[in-house]
Amino acid sequence: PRPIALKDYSEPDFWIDEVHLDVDLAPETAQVRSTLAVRPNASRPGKDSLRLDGEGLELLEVHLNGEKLGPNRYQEDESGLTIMEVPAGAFTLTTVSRCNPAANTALTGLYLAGGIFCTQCEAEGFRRITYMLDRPDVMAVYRTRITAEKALAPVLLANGNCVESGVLEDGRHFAEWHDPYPKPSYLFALVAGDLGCVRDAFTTASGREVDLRIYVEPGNEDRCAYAMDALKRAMAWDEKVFGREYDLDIFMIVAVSAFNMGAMENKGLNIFNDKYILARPDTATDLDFANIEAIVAHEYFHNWTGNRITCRDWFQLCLKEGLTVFRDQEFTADMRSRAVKRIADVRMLRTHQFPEDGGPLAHPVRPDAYIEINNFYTATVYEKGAELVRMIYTLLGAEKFRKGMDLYFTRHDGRAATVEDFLEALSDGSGVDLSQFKRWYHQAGTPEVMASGKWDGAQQEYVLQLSQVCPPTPGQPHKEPLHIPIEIGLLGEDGADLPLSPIGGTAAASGAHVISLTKREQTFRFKNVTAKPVPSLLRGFTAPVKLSSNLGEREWAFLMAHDSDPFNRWEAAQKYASMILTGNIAALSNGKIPRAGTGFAGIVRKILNDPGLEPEFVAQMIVLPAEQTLAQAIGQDVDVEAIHSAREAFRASLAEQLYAEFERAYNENETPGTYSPDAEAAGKRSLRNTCLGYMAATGRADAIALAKNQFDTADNMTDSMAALGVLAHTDCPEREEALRAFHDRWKDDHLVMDKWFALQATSPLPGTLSRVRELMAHPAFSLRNPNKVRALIGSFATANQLRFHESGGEGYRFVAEQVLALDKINPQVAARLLGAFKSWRQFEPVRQAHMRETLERIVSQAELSRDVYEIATKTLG
Ligand code: BAL
Ligand code: ZN
Repeated sequence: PRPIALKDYSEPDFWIDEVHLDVDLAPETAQVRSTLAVRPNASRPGKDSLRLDGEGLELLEVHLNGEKLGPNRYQEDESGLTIMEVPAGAFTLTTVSRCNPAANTALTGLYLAGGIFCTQCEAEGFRRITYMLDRPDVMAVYRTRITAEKALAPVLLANGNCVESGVLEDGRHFAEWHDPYPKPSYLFALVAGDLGCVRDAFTTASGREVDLRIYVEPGNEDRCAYAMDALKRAMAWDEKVFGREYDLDIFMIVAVSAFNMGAMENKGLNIFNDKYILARPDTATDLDFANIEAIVAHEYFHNWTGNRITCRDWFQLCLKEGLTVFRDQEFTADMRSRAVKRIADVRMLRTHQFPEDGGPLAHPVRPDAYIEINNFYTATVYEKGAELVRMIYTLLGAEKFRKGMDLYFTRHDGRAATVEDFLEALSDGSGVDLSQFKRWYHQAGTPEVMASGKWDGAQQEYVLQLSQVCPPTPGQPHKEPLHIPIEIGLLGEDGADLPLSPIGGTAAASGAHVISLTKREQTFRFKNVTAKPVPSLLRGFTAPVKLSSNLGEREWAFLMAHDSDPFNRWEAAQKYASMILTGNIAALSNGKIPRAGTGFAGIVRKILNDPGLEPEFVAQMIVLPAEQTLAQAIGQDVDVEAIHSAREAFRASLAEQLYAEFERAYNENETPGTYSPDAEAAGKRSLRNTCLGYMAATGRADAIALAKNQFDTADNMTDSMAALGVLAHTDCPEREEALRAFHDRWKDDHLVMDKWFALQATSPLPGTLSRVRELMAHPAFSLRNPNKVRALIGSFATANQLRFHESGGEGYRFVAEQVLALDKINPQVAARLLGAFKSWRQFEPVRQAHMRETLERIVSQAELSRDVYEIATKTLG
């Protein structure tokens, strides 16, 4: 397959202003009559043939301006349809074609799963429904008429407002929908099936009454309340914070159980993976509730950042995704704890994006070439993309950022825009120059910032030297210096912040002390510093960089105990723990005795005893860096067994030193009474369950009994899963009994069964791979359902470092087997699973050799999808 390059972008030869679809649905044949209002693009004159995208369609008829065309006037091939000798002016083109929803296992285009007809058109699924200029810069007004047997599909939905519906002969019925806002084809949606509905309403700031509906499989209506509540809060928040109102009379969400993505922002008709809608205290964890809130908001926010202003081409994906992730992060920060949200987002960035950016799949936030666009819905485009918007926000400050955003909305509403358009609007609106900043969008790799601070007692100055380098990434051997905003603070002897008086330079717009590192090396000076301070650098993680400094364990301990910036306080705890752990990992490999970390334990004790700290923050502070994080910190010749053993031993050691404190915090953070998913109650459960995990790490019988008791008596899924997690990851007699009890209670609930699959797949116990294989035969498992694949195989491959990387390579071979099987069913899901191999070069030589061999075997297969081919070949490098 040939890559598609950004530099080759050109406007289409024709525009399509209107699309009328008449869709007649049956499980095995959906007949689509599509009438397109086509006009030539004046800037590309003289084209006499029209090329439309189309895949997997059976073409029945073609009409031009109402006249049926003979087969000599058009040509079909596997990727589309060419109409020859089209008129010089505007014309209408009608095609009649068929597709087969029941046979569509790729879940892109129109498919039938769980009895529901459903579409997924982003990025290029519309061409699997009908012939179209299936590209985001072609924006049309859609009218969609759906006809189906009423008994099969009593509910018929599409984008916009329902303008007509009625009953037909032979038990059939129809509904016609009209969406007045021009949109690209990727935002088209259609749903039909037997669905229950939960309704509510929202009045916008300007008084528009919006009918809100969530459609679910009948029987799930009692699991929609939280999603609906989140939707209303998101609508109000976008009005208040970004001045954005909703623009149709109806907003619908449909939850389906077979979906490739988390959710999809189709205009007025969001379609969700039901995992991110359905929640009841007994079936969903606190994390599920938080994810539902964030994703409902994210998809809603796309209405302005993505739908009203869309992307000119798929290279601009970050324009809508990075910006919308930033918006949903801010929403969550306002709804919950800002500090905790920042920690969670950075954790996520480091776990998923940093390895991507440092490995063979590294690509810029705005990629310049792709083979399969579905492979670019990545942590880099989404999460790093959001970090870039956050840096702009930091550099501009809230007020100027809002001015820039307002200008962006005014200038580009109703159009397909580019990253350049966005940066220009932000810069024009704020008066801040972003020309150097733009490099962040096309330069891949995680920059490394080195900091070295020195106190000059004679001058009473603090001198901070900063330098930056960005390592080479595929296709980008040399990098230019970036504009990196770095918020800093200086702590005095008592741990309090010192007033900062920079010499030269400018204070940041936000009022915080943000300095701009723009050169490869720069020195920053601060005056009136009367005693040697401890610097707190990159507060709030103001830039997605790897920071190294000349701080030692003593300073990290001091910052962990005192930093007023909660993010950096957490960061210091992670650094401190990481220093101890990497030392212990080396000690274990060399037969030396690991450290007990009494100093670290002492600060944890104080934190656990500090009533002024919010429980969720405390929980974050005391969780040790994950095994993958430690692997990244080590960087090469990674030995997963040493990491696992050292981390488990340190956990046990901390638990022995602090058993009484953990027990007390466990008891004090009970949340009696009716379950509430709010952040405060969730924070208490989080801390309590973190303490339970520590206590169980000692292996003491009373701790295991406590976990078992919690499992037996829990009245909510958070506490039940936390206790089951402890038992499932411990080699104890209670393990099988608890897993069985959980299974028997929830075997008919597909979302809860996913948790049961994932828990077993992430167990560090030796039999895990065989258990995963066995579970593939469980009636609730199916390779055709992406959630099942992600829960069982995905969790094993990406969240079980120890067992995926078994030294004999059996974990790799197992996952490769599943990738190849899945590639025939659903290439997008297959390619994503293959991403588990992306950091293969960081492991020790034996594992590297196994992974290389596995990847080579995949590449050698005939008939790979573009999706898997691209990931496999790039991963091998
Ligand atoms: N546009 C794909 C799903 C999402 O990012 O919202
Ligand atoms: Zn999105």
